Amino acid sequence: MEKPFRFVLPGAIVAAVALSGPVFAQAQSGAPNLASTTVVTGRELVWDMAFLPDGTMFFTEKCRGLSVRAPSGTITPLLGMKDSQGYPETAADLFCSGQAGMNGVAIDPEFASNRFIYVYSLSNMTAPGTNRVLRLTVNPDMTRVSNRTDIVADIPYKPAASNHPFGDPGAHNGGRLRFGPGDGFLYVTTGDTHNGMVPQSPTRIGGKVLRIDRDGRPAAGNNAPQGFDPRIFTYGHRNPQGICFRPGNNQVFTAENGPWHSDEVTLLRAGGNGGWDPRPNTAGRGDCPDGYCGYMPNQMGAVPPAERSAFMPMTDTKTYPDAMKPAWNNDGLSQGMSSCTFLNGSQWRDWSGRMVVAFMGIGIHGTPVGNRLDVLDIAADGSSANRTTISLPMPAGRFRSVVQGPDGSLYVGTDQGDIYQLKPGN
Ligand SMILES: [Ca+2]
Repeated sequence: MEKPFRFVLPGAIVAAVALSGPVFAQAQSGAPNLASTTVVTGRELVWDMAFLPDGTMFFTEKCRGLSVRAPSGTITPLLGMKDSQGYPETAADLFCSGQAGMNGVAIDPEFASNRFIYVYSLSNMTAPGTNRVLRLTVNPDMTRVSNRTDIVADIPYKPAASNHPFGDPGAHNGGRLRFGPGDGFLYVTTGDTHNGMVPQSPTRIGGKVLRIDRDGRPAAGNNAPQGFDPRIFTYGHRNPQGICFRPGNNQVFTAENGPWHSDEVTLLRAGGNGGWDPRPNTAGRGDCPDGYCGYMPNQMGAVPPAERSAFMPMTDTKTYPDAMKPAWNNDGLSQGMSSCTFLNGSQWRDWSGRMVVAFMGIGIHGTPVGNRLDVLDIAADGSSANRTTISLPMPAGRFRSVVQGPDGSLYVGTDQGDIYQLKPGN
């Protein structure tokens, strides 16, 4: 439930004002006031951001490529995709298709010595194409990248349209990259690609969270079941686009799109099953269009979300009693949950230690569009959460990426091509 809106101190309230500088929003009880500054604008489909300690920000645009923003605000293009203009170099095999393209970006924890950054991108180097995790070396001037090494080359993508809602190529492509602050391993989220066989498959690495080292080798302790690809940390996912770590204990959570019901935030455990299994002729379901039951029982028509969930659950604990249960399921709705990050620091007041989860918004069959940022107070054991919706100091957009920067602010990237800095104040 949302917290009731109450004024804290009249003196602490700053109404929205027309300034060229930050725009403020009123705070809810126990919450910080937020000031918004647009730090990047006029870009195209911003997908992810990653920060160095000095505030340098790498960011991706899904159909253009990788750029870097210096603390001064200067933006330098680094690596373009096929046909991108204005980059010092382009990679002819990198392309975009639907949800797939250049997605996540992460910085090596030892960047100061090895200069490595990583991007997740769709590539046609092999037919019909796969998602790859590229490791790149950044030069001292932050003007070029070199020494591309594809540390993962076999993440499936969806190459052809199918008979499903949003059935275009590139669907359910995952794509977030984050280093675990506790273990130093790279976590990679992958999507089910509208293929019923993928999420529970022991060898196809879609519908998974992978945990690997900087060379793409499996992390020790992944604990996937016997016969599974050893890079698999968790499986049985639909389309996780968010992964984030709780400060203090490094619990790892995914944020995952639901199928017209139940976006999920889930505490992961090594070797765990997320319980998504859209195979035909499984768990009491019959045949389904193009081998994928994910939108049934009536994939093109209106069905109450709870009925959909009973028929095709995001977490099937009947078939998989040990499945990882979500901490939160967006009140049973699907609204395009995209990304998560934890807030940390006393400037965030009551929100310090809580998760921010971003929504792109999808309005279907009476579900409100719901593009917004929520703050989740998640139980210590990950079994439940309470939600507060942020009063935005900027226009609602298709919020694709959220990251807490090294200055303690929350950065928000949008499909509209903006990156906002949300700075908490008192
Ligand atoms: Ca699940």
